[in-house]
Amino acid sequence: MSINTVYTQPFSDQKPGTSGLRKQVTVFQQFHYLENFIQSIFDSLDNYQGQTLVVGGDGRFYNRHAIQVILKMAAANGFGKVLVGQNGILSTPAVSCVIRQNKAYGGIVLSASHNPGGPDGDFGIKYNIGNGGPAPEKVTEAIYARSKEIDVYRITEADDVNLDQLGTSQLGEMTVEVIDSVQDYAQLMESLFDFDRIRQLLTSGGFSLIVDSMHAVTGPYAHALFADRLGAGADSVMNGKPLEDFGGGHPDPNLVYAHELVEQLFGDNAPNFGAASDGDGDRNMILGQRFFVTPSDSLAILTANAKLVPGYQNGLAGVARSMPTSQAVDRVAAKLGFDCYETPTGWKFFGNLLDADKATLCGEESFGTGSNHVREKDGLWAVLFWLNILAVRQQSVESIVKEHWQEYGRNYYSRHDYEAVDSEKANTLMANLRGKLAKLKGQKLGQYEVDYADDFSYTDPVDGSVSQKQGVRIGFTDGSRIVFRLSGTGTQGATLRVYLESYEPDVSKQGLDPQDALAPLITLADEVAQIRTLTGRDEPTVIT
Ligand code: VG1
Ligand code: CO
Repeated sequence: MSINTVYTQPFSDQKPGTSGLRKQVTVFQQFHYLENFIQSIFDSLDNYQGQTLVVGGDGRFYNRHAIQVILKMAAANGFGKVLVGQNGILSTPAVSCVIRQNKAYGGIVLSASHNPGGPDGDFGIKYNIGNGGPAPEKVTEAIYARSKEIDVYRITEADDVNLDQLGTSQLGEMTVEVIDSVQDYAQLMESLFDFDRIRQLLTSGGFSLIVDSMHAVTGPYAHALFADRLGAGADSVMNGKPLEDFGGGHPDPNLVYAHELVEQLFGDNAPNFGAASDGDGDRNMILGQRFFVTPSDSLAILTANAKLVPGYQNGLAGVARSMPTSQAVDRVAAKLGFDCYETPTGWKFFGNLLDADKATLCGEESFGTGSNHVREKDGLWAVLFWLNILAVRQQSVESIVKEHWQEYGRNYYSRHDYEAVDSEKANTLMANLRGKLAKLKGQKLGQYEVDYADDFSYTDPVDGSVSQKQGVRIGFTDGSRIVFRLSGTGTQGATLRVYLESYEPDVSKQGLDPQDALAPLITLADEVAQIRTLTGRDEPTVIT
């Protein structure tokens, strides 16, 4: 088999965002675009000769093609072995699990997560390091720097590898092993949760659940876990077949995009429990009967109840949340007596805290929750965690959440997204806000007094690395907050995210719709940032 050295020209736009490089499929289809980025990854790594790489994706359009290219390039660049999911399928948490269990050098995840797929949709590539987690910023910056200079890549000339059959084959000197996509991951889940107890709940006849895989990667995982191992029956999984275009849907598990599931949970004869996951399986939405659990609350509740779950029965070392995530979990950590870390948005910032055992559970307001069992957020893990709690407490989702609010107070929370805004206007909005920060402190705005106003900067407590400009925060003396930041995962224009939070300790005032409870802050956010004037939008595209 011969190895070809191909001369190429750099692209200027291969900068990884919050979670890898995400672009429209048509961008990846440009001649040499994919190859340049893969070679830029390899060129940024040391001493991987003869080592193992894990490769898999969420099954979206372009997944199979990209995997064949990566296999041939990995062989040409001297990797010893690649573990690839059958049919090219591995959820993001499963990649993390497989890297860790096999002590692989690293892995490549092919996904644009919750972004739509198909020939007109999005595609993405993310590099994960040996701990199983997303590469930290110093690695992604090195990859980007390399991509701006690259002039050559290496690729093996060979036939495509059969990804449908389990087993090993050779690609030149390199071994390719097609592995079962689900097995390692399902075993890890069995080691963390009380499957017997959950099975009792699900087969008791008094409890029904529906898990929506949104035609994305979690279908086979959900079948293996809920239908096969936990006895919930095949109809407990909806949209369980992964499709290259996710059935034309938008695989983002929130009240807007997972509406099929939401209609069932809020309809007549609603099941007791509902959950959905995103394109690559790292996000989750949790629903009770006619009840929605805010992701920030979910993190707080998992933290407060962790000792009920076998994998966490000895307690937690600490917790971590991204900065825009509500402060509900902070209250639990304070009461239970462990640290709560606040990191920038994106799972890569949790890696060091998990490795150093400073945090055991982590979460983001964007429907992401996870723990030290892998180094990615993990949608089905969160579903199992909830089911384990429900099986032990024998209460409804709603009553567990309401009891939590009674004990800790309620953090009303909402995120308003303005998608596909003109990039220049969005940048102006953020620049104007930054310009106002110094003057805001101590000011009275409506009923609120500004306690602090800054642009979030994070110093990693483990390696001391500093990440600046991670979002504008305005905090008020009563604990309310407004946070503004621009998305780092979108592929068209800019997405402005406005995060709103207020705290309500009084039980008699905890039953409001968050949009009503947060109305004064919503008005204030518009006044301070001039959202409507500058974006030309009357209302957000998506409210979660
Ligand atoms: C969004 C979320 C962030 C999440 C990231 C990746 O990033 O806000 O919390 O970690 O997506 O999630 P941004 O920069 O668009 O706000 V996923 O499920 O795409 O891997
Ligand atoms: Co995702």
